[in-house]
Amino acid sequence: MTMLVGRAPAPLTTLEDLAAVAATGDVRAWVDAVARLTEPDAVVWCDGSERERQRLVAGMVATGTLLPLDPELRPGSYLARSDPDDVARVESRTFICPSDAADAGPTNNWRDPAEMRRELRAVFAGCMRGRTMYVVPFSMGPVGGPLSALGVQLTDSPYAVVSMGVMARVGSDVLALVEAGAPFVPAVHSVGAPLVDADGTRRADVPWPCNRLKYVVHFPEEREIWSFGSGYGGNALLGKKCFALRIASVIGRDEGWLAEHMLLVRLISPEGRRYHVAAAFPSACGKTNLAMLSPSLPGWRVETLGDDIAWLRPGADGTLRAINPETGFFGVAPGTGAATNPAAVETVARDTIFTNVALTPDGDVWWEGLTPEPPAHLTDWTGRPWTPADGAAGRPAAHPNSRFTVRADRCPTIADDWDDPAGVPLDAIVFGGRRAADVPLVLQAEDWEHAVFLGATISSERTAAAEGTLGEVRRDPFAMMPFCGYDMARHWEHWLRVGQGIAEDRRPLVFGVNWFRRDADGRFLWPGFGENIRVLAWVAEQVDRARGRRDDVAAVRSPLGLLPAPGALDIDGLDLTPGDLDALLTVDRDAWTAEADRIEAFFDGFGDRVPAALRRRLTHLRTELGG
Ligand code: GTP
Ligand code: SPV
Ligand code: MN
Repeated sequence: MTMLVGRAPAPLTTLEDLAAVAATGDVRAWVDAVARLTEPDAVVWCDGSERERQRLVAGMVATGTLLPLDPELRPGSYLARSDPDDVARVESRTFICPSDAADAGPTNNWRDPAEMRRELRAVFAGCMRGRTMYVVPFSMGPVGGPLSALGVQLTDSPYAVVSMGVMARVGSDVLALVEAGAPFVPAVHSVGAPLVDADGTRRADVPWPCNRLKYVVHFPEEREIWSFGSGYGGNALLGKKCFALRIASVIGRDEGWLAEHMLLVRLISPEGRRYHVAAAFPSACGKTNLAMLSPSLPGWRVETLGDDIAWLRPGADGTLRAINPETGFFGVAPGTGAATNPAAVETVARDTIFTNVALTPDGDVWWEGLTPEPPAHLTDWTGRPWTPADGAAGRPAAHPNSRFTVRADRCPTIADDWDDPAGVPLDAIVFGGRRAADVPLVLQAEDWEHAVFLGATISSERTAAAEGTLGEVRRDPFAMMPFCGYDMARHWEHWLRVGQGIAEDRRPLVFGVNWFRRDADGRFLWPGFGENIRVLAWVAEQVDRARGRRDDVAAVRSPLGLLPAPGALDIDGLDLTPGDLDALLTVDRDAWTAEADRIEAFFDGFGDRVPAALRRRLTHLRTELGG
């Protein structure tokens, strides 16, 4: 760590000037210019070392940002309680600012870049007064890897620095590459809570500084990120959603690859055959759980490669290769328990930062679903006393979007080669959402155009991962609605192009799944979690059939695509009535005719940019439905 303190006042630059400095690749000049704008007390260049991490953690314990948990029960672990108004991504304040609004597309918030830069300059001016600005050089993907990319985050949040150190490769080796001229994405973050007013009055800090006014802004043409006012997750850890999805999706569009909101796993069959699967589900719809699945079927194994983001690139060997650009998990806590996700429970046994979960009287953490019964007394995520009566009254002890931050290599199911810079060749891609009705448990796309149609029409009930009304069904194409840095219809076109560039015998098969069907009483029809292996086993068999390793038939046609043939899904030992299974795999023609209308209305929102292949597929669906 090096420090520079006491800089001479200099005239404020415009954000255009700052972008120009960043574009020269002179990282020191850019850091200086941002410091002149934001006026921190000190600038610290982070080296990613363990000593540095410990120093930052000690500082946050002193300010009350981190509460140490009992070292016997949860070694090396801490609880952070956020401001109650800073608990999730803020999609309404997330902006994509290319010069032409059409390039952001109808589903992103667009603002004129010059106007946005003026606005940002005003809020960032002096916003780090009284604080330290950290310089965090990071690599998404193994440092120097062929599929990797670099960024530098400037932030006044030590919580963001330590979290970035878990989620990405931070260190002097990255800075050395940047200083040697490697391109990097400049990313500026401030919690927006200066400790010194313009008139010099100093105020005391709070455990979770933030600002009611928030901005999460992307300039895709300059590949630049500015985030203000929030310290939470995707708003503040800029390597994650801002870079590895929004900016990377734009880079991928231009360079012929894909940045996707996907988990990545290796399935190993009882015969020892390996299958690599990527799956896109919207936020809080089961990626982490599928990534760490403990198979209920004997002989099957799942190795974890990634749980949230995958970069997919056609490889020299003709396959579509995938890497997980991250190094950690920022996972949803509620619902994570020994019965649902034992691997995650083991992963967070130590060296974990928990945010917005509940605290037990003996200094451990708890959240809904960790154990079947809640403890008799807790401190809830807001710091108030809590008893099960509060839970019964609808006040959960942990915030629904409470999370754990932990290194990927702490996961007992992590693959030995999870950080191989060359990635893995994909055999299957799975799209899914959270739908109580109509969408079957599993189906297979008939061809690549159908595959892209499945991705483009994912719909899901809203979860707590972002602000908004819970439960409302919305379209979430490719699970990328909040994360695509350009026009979503162009993203579909890009998917068509990338897939068509891969020979059919190497192209991943594509499936749709829905673990979340409910019966009339609101109970889940499908047991989910470790039992999802039954669906993945069918996926793996279908891969074998497509690659000529089997010649039996285990699928039947339906208006929506291929469904498992009767008996093809191993449901031995499951507590499923024939009626349940029927409900999970039957296509309700009336419901789907209405769904087709909704898809058409959704497509219409993109005007003539919807690829003809997707319009054709919709017409095909209507024909199959017999209307
Ligand atoms: P992000 O990190 O927000 O991108 O979410 P994610 O897609 O990784 O979601 P995650 O796996 O954390 O799951 C979110 C919630 O869904 C948790 O409360 C899980 O317990 C629940 N869930 C996951 N898989 C299943 C399943 O198969 N069945 C049911 N019923 N619930 C599930
Ligand atoms: C999501 O919301 O999809 C997440 C959490 O994975 S965040 O990093 O906050 O985006
Ligand atoms: Mn996510």
